[in-house]
Amino acid sequence: MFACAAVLAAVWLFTLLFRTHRSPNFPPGPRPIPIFGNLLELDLENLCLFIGSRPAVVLHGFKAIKEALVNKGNDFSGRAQDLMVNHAIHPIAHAPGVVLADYSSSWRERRRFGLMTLRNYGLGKDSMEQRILGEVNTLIKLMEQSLGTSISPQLIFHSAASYIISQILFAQQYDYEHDFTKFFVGVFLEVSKIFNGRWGMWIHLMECVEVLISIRLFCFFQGAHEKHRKILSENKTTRVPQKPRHLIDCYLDELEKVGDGSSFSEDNLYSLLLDFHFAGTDTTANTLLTCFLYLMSYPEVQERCQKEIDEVLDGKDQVSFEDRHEMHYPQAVLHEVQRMADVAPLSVFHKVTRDTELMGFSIPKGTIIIPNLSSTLTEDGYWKDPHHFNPDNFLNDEGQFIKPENLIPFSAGPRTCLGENLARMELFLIAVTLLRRFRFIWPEDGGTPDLTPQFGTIQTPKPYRMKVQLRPTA
Ligand code: HEM
Ligand SMILES: *[C@@H]1O[C@H](CO)[C@@H](O)[C@H](O)[C@H]1NC(C)=O
Ligand SMILES: CC(=O)N[C@H]1CO[C@H](CO)[C@@H](O)[C@@H]1O
Repeated sequence: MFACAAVLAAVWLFTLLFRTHRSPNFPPGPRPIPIFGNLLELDLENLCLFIGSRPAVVLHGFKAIKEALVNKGNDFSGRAQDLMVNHAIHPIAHAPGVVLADYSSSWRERRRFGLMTLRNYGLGKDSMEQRILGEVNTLIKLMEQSLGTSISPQLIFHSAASYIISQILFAQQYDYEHDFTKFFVGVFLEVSKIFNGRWGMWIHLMECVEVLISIRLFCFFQGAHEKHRKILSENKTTRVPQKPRHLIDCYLDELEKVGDGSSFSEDNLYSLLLDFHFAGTDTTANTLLTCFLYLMSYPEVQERCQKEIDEVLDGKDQVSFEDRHEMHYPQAVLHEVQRMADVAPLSVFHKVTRDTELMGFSIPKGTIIIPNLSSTLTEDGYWKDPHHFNPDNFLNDEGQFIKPENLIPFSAGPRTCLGENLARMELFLIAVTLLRRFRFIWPEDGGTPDLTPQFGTIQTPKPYRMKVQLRPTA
């Protein structure tokens, strides 16, 4: 038994040694080390490298990313199907959802369904906007309970983001204290931990330890999947034409309408739930965490935001998403925060769908594409002040908000984040409402703020504490 395993392992290592061949016209890059590929050199600004034995190309800079993902979107919008995360998810979610599905007509159908469901979600007092504002009230209550003491914001923002997306997915009515929210936030934080940190990045890319990590990931996803399944089985029979229609109900409608041969299946629904729940929680929460970290570290920026928010909202009860057009400075700050947060530094990996070319190099079908979104954030020639936190990067000489096309935290092209509008709405409504009511202060015993994010698939600021005071005008 043991001898057999040893022989198999030896054969496997031996084949890996000879699998890192570079195609003739492949872009230049360093020589890969067997098994590791170029993982030990991820700091280099390479054009080409190997993930274990799989050829990969890093897209560096806005021009290369736009050329590939937008102008040649058809060739560059695939997804690799054999990375660690696929191994972890496949046994649970048998059918692909959106995030990990390869470029195909069934991916397109589900993506379109997702976009439509988000777009059509509720109206008037049931609108997405009102849901988010309702959620900010919960945040306000939590913060009012801890005025003057220092609190850890991490769980609060993760719970808020998880709760908002859960409402859209299955009309979840539970509060933060409920095990349901706690469970999901716990799972998402654990999964992120696996992918985060420099070591986590290597693990993510290394074939030899992938299997072990997959099993751990599998356990977490399995739990989340079970919970989603329970919601569906309880609600399938009691389905009522309530408004707003959440994603599960819209999907079940779709299942009834379409016949066989459609790409909609119950398995797809579970994958879709997992995709949206996960993609919509950690990203938004970490952007909010970065936002408040910077607002506390730059009190003068916080005050200027509050002044402009007070002026624009004047006697109004609550902010609306439309108000953003008049709030030039807060908008500039939120965009600068996204630049600093660099939440998805390497996006989600893409794959080339057919033999193609990019900037004079030929790229064979199947090559993994790593869009280095970080590389656009400090690129020379695009920013007034690339290396500092400075909202002027998003203001013209008249102090009006401008959005340079090269800020792409949501990526670009056919695969661009489909929750962008929801995420922007959450960031704006939550930040503005909280800033209007509270002052956020770095606690005296909190050490010096450390603004460097923890490197990972989804980056997160180092844990910090914050002190909340009521504003005198509020
Ligand atoms: C600040 C918050 C967010 C950031 C920075 C972000 C960023 C990204 C990025 C970089 C991608 C990969 C795009 C690519 O492959 O090129 C992506 C994909 C995706 N995001 Fe987001 N995202 C955020 C919030 C959300 C939210 C709230 C949702 C919830 C609906 C969501 C749902 C998705 C989905 C479903 C995909 C996969 C799209 C596809 O593969 O076709 N995201 N996001
Ligand atoms: C991505 O770009 C950043 C900034 O230029 C660089 O520091 C980082 O090493 C690059 N990452 C990869 C994987 O090439
Ligand atoms: C398990 C579960 O979440 N069931 C939900 C079914 O739908 C109703 C109303 O839409 C919710 O109140 C239940 O919590």
